[in-house]
Amino acid sequence: LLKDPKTVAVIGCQFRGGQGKMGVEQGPVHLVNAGLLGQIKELGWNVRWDGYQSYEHLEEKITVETDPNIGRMRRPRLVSNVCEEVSKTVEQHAKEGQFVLTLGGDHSLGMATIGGTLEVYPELCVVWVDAHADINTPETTDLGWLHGMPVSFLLGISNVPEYSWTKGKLHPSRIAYIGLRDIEAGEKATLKKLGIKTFSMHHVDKYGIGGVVKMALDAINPTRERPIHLSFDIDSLDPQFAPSTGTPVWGGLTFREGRYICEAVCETGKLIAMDLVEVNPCLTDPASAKRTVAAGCALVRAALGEELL
Ligand code: 4U7
Ligand code: MN
Ligand code: MN
Ligand code: MN
Repeated sequence: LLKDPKTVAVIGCQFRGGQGKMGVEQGPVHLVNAGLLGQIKELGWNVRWDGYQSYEHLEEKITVETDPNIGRMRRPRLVSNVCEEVSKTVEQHAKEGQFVLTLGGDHSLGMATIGGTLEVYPELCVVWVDAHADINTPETTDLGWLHGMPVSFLLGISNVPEYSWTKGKLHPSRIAYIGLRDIEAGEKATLKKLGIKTFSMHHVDKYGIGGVVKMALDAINPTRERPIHLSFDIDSLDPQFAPSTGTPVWGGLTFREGRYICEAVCETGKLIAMDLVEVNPCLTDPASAKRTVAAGCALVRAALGEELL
């Protein structure tokens, strides 16, 4: 499936502009300093480290005067500009046949990463692992932060001229969520209207994580022929396993359940890209940050084929 099946391109996206808290831009630095790239190499991959992509120069200049809200969207041009650039980078690596691993950064990047892989793999399906559905539109968003909206741009249900590059090519039947537990009313209505496959924590309790992953893949990838993009928000894990994140929600996935998702998606042999986002090592004490980063590294290793036995 991958033309260059032994190479992972790793993009360290130090972007925080899609949400309001300092520190999520440090996620990639902490993951890399924890040894992630070496761990990936030990699994037999060539690592093409793309370096830290910093957007401070863009962010510094942004004020409500230079980047006024569009509807309720905050810093809309900044997020659009950064995501368009990231999208091209992801597309380029995917075109070269590499596995694309994007380390965030906030989850607004999801519109960039999946936007990029969709250009190369039109048959793509998406497994979105998150406490949240990130499907708000400029009309339904309450807080206005773009990290709660990327899916709406991928689906083309948010129509904002400044975001015309997003194209909206993802069909609603090609995305499944796992881990949901904090969805706003407007988002619920959208999910229902579009008939999107959603597996909340209720379903994880009811069917077990093995059953949920199977049902999710059966829905979006019935013959397992489609390429898969895994977008993993660390806040899908319960805060006891991943406390250092901007919008923690109790009652989440255990570390094992999160890792199982990565293992099972990897086992399909169709995984072509992964995002690991919303690791914010600056929000807690160092030990909690370390635990969160270690969990993130283990999730990536599982997605890249690390076996327990
Ligand atoms: B994340 C939220 F209001 N729905 O839109 C919103 F609850 O990428 C949360 O999943 C968004 O971490 C969370 O702001 C975004 C909120
Ligand atoms: Mn590159
Ligand atoms: Mn998210
Ligand atoms: Mn989330």
